[in-house]
Amino acid sequence: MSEKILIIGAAGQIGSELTYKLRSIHGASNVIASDLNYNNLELVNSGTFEIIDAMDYASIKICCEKHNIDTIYLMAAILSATGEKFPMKAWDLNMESLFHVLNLAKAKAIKKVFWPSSIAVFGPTTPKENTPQHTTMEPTTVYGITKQVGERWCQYYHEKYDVDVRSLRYPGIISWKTKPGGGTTDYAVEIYHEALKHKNYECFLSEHTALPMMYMEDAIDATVKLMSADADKIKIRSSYNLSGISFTPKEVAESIKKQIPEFEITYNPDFRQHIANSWPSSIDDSVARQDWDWKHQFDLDQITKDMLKNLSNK
Ligand code: AKB
Repeated sequence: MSEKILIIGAAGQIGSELTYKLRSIHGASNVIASDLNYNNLELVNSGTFEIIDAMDYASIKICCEKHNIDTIYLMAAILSATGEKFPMKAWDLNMESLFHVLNLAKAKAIKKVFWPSSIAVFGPTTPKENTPQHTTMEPTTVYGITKQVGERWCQYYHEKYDVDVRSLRYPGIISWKTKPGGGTTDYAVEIYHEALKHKNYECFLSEHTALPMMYMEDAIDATVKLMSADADKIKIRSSYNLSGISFTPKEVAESIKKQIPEFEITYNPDFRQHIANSWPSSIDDSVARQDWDWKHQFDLDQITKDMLKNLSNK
């Protein structure tokens, strides 16, 4: 029997591409997409879609019973920049939705959970370069606090209640299909849209702000690998460090200039600079590489070529 999957927050940047990938692996009828509304029409029309508010336990439970769900991917979250504007909303959504899903797994109503964490779990006291898997974590954003606390709960539910929960600390994710919303790393997607539309971009981070980043293909590949690995290979039940590349706004602008020579970037840092300053500039993901054979593929110039090609054809 095929695995039956529910994706909560499927209309978002990562959720949408994860839905398409999981449908290609498990079959469209085995992957139920859900979100708050029908706004992402391409996604809604590509298979079964349910309206689910991630904060509503009853609607998640009813959907699991209706479709005999084994596995939930909980992709709904308020990200770092929006979280600073609406701290209590971010806390409520990010924590309540996680408890709903963990409690369904604890009650054995579902078998497996994927929950994304983030580099936002780290803070200004964390070693900035090659941040190790186990290190000081004193996040200074609400989003980072929810992710760090969430990681603790994931490990707790695994140890106390034998819940098969798996997680990755995603870096900034670059993609062309669905735009990100409310993050500090969003500039690395906006810049490609603006390069094609206006040949210039005003960046909200300063030119030398290096952050860990990754192309969507790599992020999806890592997620699928983690979720299909044998349970005894998953030694970390909080969340795995995950690394692709690291770059600054200046470096991505130079990469774009190789394709669009007239492209210009200017810098006007806002409150998101403060968030970026508190995060690592590169991540050591050797534990993920060792435990379940993870390896990224895309470097910055490959990302730039693929982004510009796909956005021009959109
Ligand atoms: C954000 O910028 O908030 C997210 C993240 C790094 O988790 N993209």
